[in-house]
Amino acid sequence: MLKSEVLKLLKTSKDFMSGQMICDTLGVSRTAVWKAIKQLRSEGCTIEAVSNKGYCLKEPADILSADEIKGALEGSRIGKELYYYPKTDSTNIRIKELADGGALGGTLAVADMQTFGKGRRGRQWFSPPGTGIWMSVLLRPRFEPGSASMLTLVAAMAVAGAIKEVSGLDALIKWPNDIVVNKKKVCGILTEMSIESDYINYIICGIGINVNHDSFPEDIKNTATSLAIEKGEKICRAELIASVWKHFENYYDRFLQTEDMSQLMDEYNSLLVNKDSEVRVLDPKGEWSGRAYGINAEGSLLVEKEDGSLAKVYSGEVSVRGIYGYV
Ligand code: BT5
Repeated sequence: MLKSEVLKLLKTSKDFMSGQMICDTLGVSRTAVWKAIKQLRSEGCTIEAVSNKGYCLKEPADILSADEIKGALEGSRIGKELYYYPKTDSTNIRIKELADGGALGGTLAVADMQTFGKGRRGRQWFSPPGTGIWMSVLLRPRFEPGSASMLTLVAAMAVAGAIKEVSGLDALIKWPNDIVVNKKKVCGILTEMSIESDYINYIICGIGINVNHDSFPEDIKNTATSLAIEKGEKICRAELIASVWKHFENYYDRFLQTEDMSQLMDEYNSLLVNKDSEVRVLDPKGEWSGRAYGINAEGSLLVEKEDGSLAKVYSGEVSVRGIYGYV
């Protein structure tokens, strides 16, 4: 169809393209081009027309709204209770408050912007407006507290799957809580838990994804990236949110069958960016280096030490870096 040909041309040109150029490239008349532009506009495309310059396609602003997220999540168990915040301190804090007030498992909080986005160990998470996905889910599982840290791994698999589905980018996991594209971080996960004597009261799984950012602050610009930077085009956030939870439900159900990673570890290990490579284990009790093999059924990373012994690295406080940089 002519209109999709015209749209394709305008998408690739990124700047103004003269009417004549479009006619010549597609071998059609000016009137036909004008009709196609009119049609595209009536379907919601914003096409600017400037005399002597031609036509230019404006990127649609990716505005998140509760309605759009609800629509995308239709049929999903997670997000039946949805709280959307144009601006909040941290979606993990919002879910904690909702959980303490008795909210049901599956409750989802999504923000367009966080003023106090949290990383692990008191670190900050950069969460500007209009660009990212900042969201947290409330879970009320019945398994042992010791299994909770594995949820970070389950969520990481879900995010990697969703990024692949929606953007086509090859997303890999840097154990335990980072998702990387082209060796840079596009997502971080923060799992927090409330324990009552020896059982889990609730778990909060917070996910931050850099989607449509075009730049990052000085301190993280060498290690952080966004899907839009890597893909060269913007991604619809609502669609990605829905895809994350669709993948999560699937992996989480399989995790619950055994309450460990035994059914998921082969797939997890195939996504591991550090598999079979030299890593530096940043243990708060002391750093050391070795070769990463992959996770075991308990979700620990198996790392061969320089003396040949195999160490199990537990998640939570520990990070792993590449020997020469972030990955
Ligand atoms: C994480 O911590 O990666 C967990 C991030 C979790 C964020 C989500 S957003 C929704 C929910 N609500 C919250 O308040 N948090 C969760 P960690 O492994 O500690 O990494 C933090 C480090 O990543 C920082 O110290 C920076 O170096 C870097 N960083 C900060 N913001 C970033 C960003 N947007 N993209 C990439 N790297 C970032």
